[in-house]
Amino acid sequence: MGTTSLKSSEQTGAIRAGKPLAGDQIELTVEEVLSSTPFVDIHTHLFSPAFGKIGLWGIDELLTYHYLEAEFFRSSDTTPEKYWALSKREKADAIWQALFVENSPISEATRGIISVLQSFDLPTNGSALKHARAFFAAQPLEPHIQRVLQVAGVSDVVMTNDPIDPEEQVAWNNGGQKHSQFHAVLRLDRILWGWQRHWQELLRQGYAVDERASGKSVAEVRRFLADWVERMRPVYMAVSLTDEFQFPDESIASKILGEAVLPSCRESGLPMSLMIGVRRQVNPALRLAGDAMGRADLRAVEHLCRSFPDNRFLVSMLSRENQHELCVYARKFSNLMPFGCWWFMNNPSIVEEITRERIELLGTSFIPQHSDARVLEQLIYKWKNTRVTLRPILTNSYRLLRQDGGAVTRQVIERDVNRLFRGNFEQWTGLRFSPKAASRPSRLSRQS
Ligand code: FIX
Ligand code: ZN
Repeated sequence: MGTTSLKSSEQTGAIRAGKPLAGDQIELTVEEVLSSTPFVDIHTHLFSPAFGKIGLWGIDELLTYHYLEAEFFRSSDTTPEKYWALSKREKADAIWQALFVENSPISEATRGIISVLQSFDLPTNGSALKHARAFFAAQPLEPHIQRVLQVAGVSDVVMTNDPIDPEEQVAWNNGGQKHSQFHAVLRLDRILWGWQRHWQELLRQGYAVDERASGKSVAEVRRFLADWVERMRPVYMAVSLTDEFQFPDESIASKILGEAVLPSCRESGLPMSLMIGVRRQVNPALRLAGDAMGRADLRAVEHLCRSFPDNRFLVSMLSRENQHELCVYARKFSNLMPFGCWWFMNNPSIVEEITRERIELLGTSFIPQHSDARVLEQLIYKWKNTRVTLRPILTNSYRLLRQDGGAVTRQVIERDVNRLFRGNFEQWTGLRFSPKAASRPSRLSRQS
């Protein structure tokens, strides 16, 4: 995992001794520690093999990622209608031609594809698609998953699981999933803000709810959540919310969140993840690529943290303008954990800005990143970019600490990187994720 170029044996010896590092030894050590620490990826749209074909991997899925589709429609005169009528392979061919042959793949998402091909020693020039298809077609899934996790430097992947998704229900109703490195999350978008369209699915599953979420509905939603917690063993509950999200207000979403979801989280010891700021389907013709973002009113988060002090909140904001406020609120509420540079924030220049600000305001008490990977191999470039972006930021922080007279040792850096990419999430979930592949996470005893 990760190689370094600055190594000399004396330097390595000195560094390992735990002696305070000299200024020019800090960057080498930061690079080594970042590349040797396996990360926990706390939010993805990946699925373990038990979910069959909804788990996406391989070159055609990589090329038809909605980030690339959005860029394709800017560099091609193919209309969305024409594009959606194509087969998966034809879509991938069209995107490869427009973004990798007729134009330079210098955007974050297109560069990512080149990085993945390179990581498998595959050609990256015009004829790469043919070779890539042959390569991925020859990969048995589980060994391929292990290789991708190893190259990406990730020990555990947290999925996004929708209890009312018919394709997922097939797996959950047939024993669920037992993969030790894939962890479930109870995603509640369609129950919280999609109630009007989806309440009947809860009725169909045997819960006495009604359209206005009145009467027994709240108690029945709690029973629904308790049953799915039992079935999924999720590591947290989650919802994405628009830039117009308010709490409290008169909406059914507010009612179910405050009266059913947050009490269920407390009861099952689970954090609640709020991903706030999406403007859904501003251009429906682009389907998944049709969502945008907006600045949200963070007073909703203020009210939630203050009104529910026994709930732990994982919060990620989609708008750049909300990032500083989120840091400040995290200084006010110890039940608030900022995480990730979500979606349109996940670009090196913005990750750098957000991460510097978070270190200055929160030290190491935040979770810097998640991948949001929808296709397995995306883990490789998204985490490579994160390590490359974090290295100079952490190096600079330690150099400043050393200049101010603080002792910086390898152990200090190992402790901090572990906290940022494992420890904070473990503390929030009460779980210890084993860096080794084989074992399921163990429950942390409260004081450890
Ligand atoms: O709501 C979410 O979890 C978002 O991450 C997704 O809906 C989005 O489509 C995405 O893939 C962002 O990276
Ligand atoms: Zn996501």
